[in-house]
Amino acid sequence: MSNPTLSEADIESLAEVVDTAALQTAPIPMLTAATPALDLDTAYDVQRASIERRLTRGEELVGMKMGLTSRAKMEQMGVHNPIYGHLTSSMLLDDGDAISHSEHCHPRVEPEIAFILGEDLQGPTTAAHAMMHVSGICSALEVIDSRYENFKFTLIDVVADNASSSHFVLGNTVRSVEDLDISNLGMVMQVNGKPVQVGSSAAIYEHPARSLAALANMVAERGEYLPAGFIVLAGGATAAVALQPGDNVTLKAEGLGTCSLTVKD
Ligand code: 0L1
Ligand code: MG
Repeated sequence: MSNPTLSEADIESLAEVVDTAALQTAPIPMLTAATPALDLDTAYDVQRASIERRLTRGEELVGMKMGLTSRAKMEQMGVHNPIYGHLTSSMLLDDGDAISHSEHCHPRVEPEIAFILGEDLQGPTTAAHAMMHVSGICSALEVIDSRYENFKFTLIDVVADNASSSHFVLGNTVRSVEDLDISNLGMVMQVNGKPVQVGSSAAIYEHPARSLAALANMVAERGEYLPAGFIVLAGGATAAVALQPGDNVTLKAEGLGTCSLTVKD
């Protein structure tokens, strides 16, 4: 903890605020409005403390996600670097599962590529070296759900809010690194049978492997590593799309089959 003006107790209390907002689907004002001393590093402390609260409730840590990996999203937020969040067992859906719209603040969905790590990955690393630790690659849909009122937040707020993580689905087709060139896979996300976003895996931090390496390097700065078995969501390949009750979302990713989710009331 490096912030001289925020104590461990302050961090715990901010973690309780974001955690409760997600649990109760009760949007909150951005944390930085009342706590301007909150900085990026401390926001990651708040994120980690909010994840500890989930683990205490019996959830398990299953992986991590990268966010703001596309040029479009970085420009939108006025930033130059991606962010990360944590994934827990309660966020993981089976292919075709439903999420409940009323249990989300403003849910949106985006098409992603996911990695499954076969070995511990410790930064510093490079894209090529990181990929040597990957045992499987699949498609994924990520539901993001910022807990902030009126969708107003800064980068620091998003990090504290676990990079808006909510739910994710992995496709059932799992390919090996040797088997599939993931540098430029076509990705089409359909809602109710209509294509709503068309993109390429190249939009994920220019290459999903770069995103994986960047994650390992970012967590290494905090003395952490990515353990074998972790799922890593590399980031959105297109803009996110707002979800409505009744929506049926399918991602078709070249070489990686399909994955889908539905939205109930
Ligand atoms: O997955 C992501 O790219 C994180 C996005 C965070 C900001 C948002 O909720 O739009
Ligand atoms: Mg995402």
